Amino acid sequence: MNIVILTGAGISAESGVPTFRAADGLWEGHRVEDVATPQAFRRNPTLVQQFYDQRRAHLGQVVPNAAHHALARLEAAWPKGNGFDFLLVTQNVDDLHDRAGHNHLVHMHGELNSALCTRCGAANPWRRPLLDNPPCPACRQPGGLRPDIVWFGEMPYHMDRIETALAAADLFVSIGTSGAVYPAAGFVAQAKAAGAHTLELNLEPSAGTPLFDEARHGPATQLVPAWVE
Ligand code: BV8
Repeated sequence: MNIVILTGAGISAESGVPTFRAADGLWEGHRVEDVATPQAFRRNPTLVQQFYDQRRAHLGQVVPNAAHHALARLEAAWPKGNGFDFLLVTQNVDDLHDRAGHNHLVHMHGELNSALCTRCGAANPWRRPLLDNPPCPACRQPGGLRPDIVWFGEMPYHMDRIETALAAADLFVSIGTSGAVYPAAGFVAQAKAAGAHTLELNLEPSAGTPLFDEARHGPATQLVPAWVE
């Protein structure tokens, strides 16, 4: 019995982490698509570094919620091996799933708590601001660190592992995502093609809802623990 779970910003909303497309989907007047691109970083590195420095600092004020903890309990209880496997794929760049406790977790869009060196390619655990151009811990060169975030137009991380898991999935559960961003929005179709049962747990119908065998709507902190139990 192989399960693949995909989460999006909606699972962290009740922890106080803003979603992308709530209200008008703007951040200080900027569309995410305008600040989360390599072009934006080249054009205005200060704006982009500030965008991520602020979100990284905010992690210190939020904690995992009942939905994060329920998924951690599910992974701990899920058998591994002999036809059983568990993979949690998150689009989120916050560390709330990590803090809830997981071993089978991948961040396909990168992480706020990591800094990527454009000089040597190293990804470094990182919690401080990047705005003041600190040296890379790996190569010691200054001025090369960027947020270790997958921007629009960049290739998401862990795609081989994700596609392999989707091809073998018996159950695919999507939690708290609008189904607006690819390739994540295409995972339900890939799981379905592999014969998986597909379930959506989301506050309201999403762009992908028609593709799911089953959809339940409500807040993640109610839907996810109820589903896990
Ligand atoms: C790539 C990091 C190619 C940044 C992010 C057409 C087809 C295929 C692709 C494209 C296409 N057109 C354009 C593209 C490319 C593009 C794309 O999909 N654009 C969209 C806008 C159309 N995709 C890419 O560029 C991707 N890369 O395609 O590479 C390639 C191939 C080869 C070689 C090189 C390149 C990269 C996409 C990654 C972008 N980075 N994040 C950052 O975080 O700052 S995406 C960003 O949006 C976040 O990661 C977020 O996870 C993601 C999706 O948003 P959601 O998580 O779903 O959040 P959202 O606010 O939208 O929705 C929240 C949901 O929760 C809602 O449904 C709401 O109802 C629900 N909710 C709210 N509260 C609750 C709740 N649910 C439960 N309980 C609650 N309390």
